[in-house]
Amino acid sequence: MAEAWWKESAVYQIYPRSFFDSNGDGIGDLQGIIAKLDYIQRLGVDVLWLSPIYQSPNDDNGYDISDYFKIMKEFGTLVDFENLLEAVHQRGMKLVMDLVVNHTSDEHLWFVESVKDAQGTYGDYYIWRPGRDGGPPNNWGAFFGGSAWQYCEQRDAYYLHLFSKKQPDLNWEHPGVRRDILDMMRWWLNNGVDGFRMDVINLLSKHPELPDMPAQENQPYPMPLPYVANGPKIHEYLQEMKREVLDDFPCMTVGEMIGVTPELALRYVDEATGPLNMVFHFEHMYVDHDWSQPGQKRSWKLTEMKAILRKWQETLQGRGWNALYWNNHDQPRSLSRFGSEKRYPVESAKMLAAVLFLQQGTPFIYQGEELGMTNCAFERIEDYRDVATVGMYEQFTTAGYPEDQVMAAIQRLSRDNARTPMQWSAEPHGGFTTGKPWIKVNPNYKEINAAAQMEEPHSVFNFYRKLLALRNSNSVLIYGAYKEILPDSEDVYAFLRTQGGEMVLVAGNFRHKEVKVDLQPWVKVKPDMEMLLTNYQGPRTLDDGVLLLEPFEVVVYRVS
Ligand code: TEU
Ligand code: CA
Repeated sequence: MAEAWWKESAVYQIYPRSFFDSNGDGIGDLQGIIAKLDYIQRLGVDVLWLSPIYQSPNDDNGYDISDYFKIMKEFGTLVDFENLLEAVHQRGMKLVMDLVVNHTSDEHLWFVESVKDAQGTYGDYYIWRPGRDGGPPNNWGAFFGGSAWQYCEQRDAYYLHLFSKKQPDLNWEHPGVRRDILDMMRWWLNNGVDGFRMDVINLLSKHPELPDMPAQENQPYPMPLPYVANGPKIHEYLQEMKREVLDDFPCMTVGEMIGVTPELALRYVDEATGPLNMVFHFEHMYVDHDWSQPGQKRSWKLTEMKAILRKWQETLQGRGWNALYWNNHDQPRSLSRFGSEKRYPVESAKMLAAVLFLQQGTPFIYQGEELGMTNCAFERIEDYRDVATVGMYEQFTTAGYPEDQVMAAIQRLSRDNARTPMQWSAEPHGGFTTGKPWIKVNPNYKEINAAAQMEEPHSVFNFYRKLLALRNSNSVLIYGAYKEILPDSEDVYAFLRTQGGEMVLVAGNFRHKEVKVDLQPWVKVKPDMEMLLTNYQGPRTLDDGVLLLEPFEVVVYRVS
C-alpha cells in the first residue's frame, strides 16, 4: 500500500472538557492540554484529535457549534489555541480538529437568521417543512429520543434535527451552506491544523422526499437511517470537499459513519478515488447490544467480533485504510465491555490493545484507555450530564420500564462512562481539577491513575508505550498484509502480519482460563522464536506448534 504519514501514526483523542483543568473552574481547557503534552508525547502517539473546541452553548458538549471561528469560552481563546498548535508541532506531533457540519447549534447566527426570515440569505440553510395534520412533517425519530422535528412558532414550520433540538441539521443542498463550510475548513487548514475527524459525515445528504419510515412496534418515531445515511448526493458533496479543499493540504481525514459496511466504506476511502482517508464504523460496537430491551446485555461471541473486524481488514486490504478503535467519547469503556474489569483488568486491557492496534490501520486511543479506565456506574440520574443519557432516561421511563432497570441500562450504556475526568493521580478528583469537576470522577482513581502507572514498569500505560514503539519500528506491523488464523476459536484472537520475508504472529486469549491452541495448520512455530511483546512475564511454552496462553495473555512473536 502507498505510504502515508497518517498510516504510520497513532492518534490520541482528547475530550477537552474532561482532560485537564488548568484554572480550577472544574472544566478541562486548552492550557490544560498544553500542560499535559509531555505525558502525551511519552505515550508515543503522533497525532492529537480534539473533540470540538469551538464556541458552543454545550447542549451536546461542543457538538453543537454556534461559531466555527471562535474557541469555547471555558476552553480558552484563539491565542491559547495557537499556542497549543505550536507546542504540538514543536514536539513533532500533529493536531486534528473535529468537524461538525451535519448540524450547527440553534444559537448559530445562520439559524437565528433562518428563523427570522424564510426569504433571507439564510432562510434555506436548514431543513424546514410545514407540519402535517397538526404534527411533525414525518415520523422520523432523533438519535437522542423523540421526534426529529421541532416546531418553530416564528416561522410556523418545523426544522429537522437528527440529534438534539438544539442541533438543527444544515441543508447541504444549498450551495451557500457548502461554500461557507468549505471556506471554514480552508481557514482552519490555513491556520495549520493537520486534518479533520468528521462528525456523522455520511448523514449530510437526506432523501429528497423525506419519506415516512415504516411503522415500528413500541416506536412512535423510528430512526430514519435508510433515508439519511449514505444519501443520494453524499459522494457529490464529499468529492467537492476533496477537490476544493482537502487536496490542497497534506492533511488526514477520518469520517465517522453510522450505518456503513466495509463495501459502502470502500467508496469513501478507496485510495484511488475516495474523498476520505479513513472511516469510523460502528459494527464491532454493536456485538454486546441486545436492542429488544433497554440496556439488555448480549452475550457476544468472540467469533462474531472477529468476523466483523476480519471483514473490514479483508475488504479494505490493498484498497483503503482502516481506523482501529475500541473507545471514544460516545462509547462505554472497552475494558468494561470486552475485557475482564474485575479479575484481570491489567492483563485484559493490554490484550485488547494488542489484538486491535496490531491489525492493519491507524490506532485511535481515547484518553484514559491507556490507563485501563473503566465505566463509572453513577447511582443517580442527576449525576449524568450527557444529553443522550437524559433522553434515554426519559424515553425508557415514559415507556414504563421500572427505575432500577432504566438505571442499570444507563450505567451500562451512557456516554458519560467515557467522559468522567481523566485520572491523573491519587489526589482529590484524580488530580483533574482543584475545583469542583463538571462531572464526577470515577471513584477508582486512587487505584487507576497516570502518576502511578508511569512509575510502574508493567502498567497498562507502559504496555501501550511498548506497543506503539513496536508498531513504529516495524514496517510489517504497519503495512504488512493481514491474515487471520484460528477463525473458529471462541477463545483466541490470532493473526499474522507479513511483508517481504517477514512474518509476525499476534495471539490473544479472551478467556478467564488457560487455553491451548494448535498453530500448526497455519504457521510453523519454532521454540526459539523471538518474543516481541507480551503482557505476562517470563518465557512461554511453545512445543510442537502448540501455544499455551494464560488468562487474557497476549503474545507477539517474530515468526520469520
Ligand atoms: O456521534 C454520532 C452518533 O451516532 C452517536 O451520537 C451515537 O448515536 C451515540 O453515541 C450512541 O452510541 C457524533 C458524536 O461523536 C457525538 O458525540 C455527537 O453527540 C453526535 O455525533 C452529534 O454531533
Ligand atoms: Ca478550566
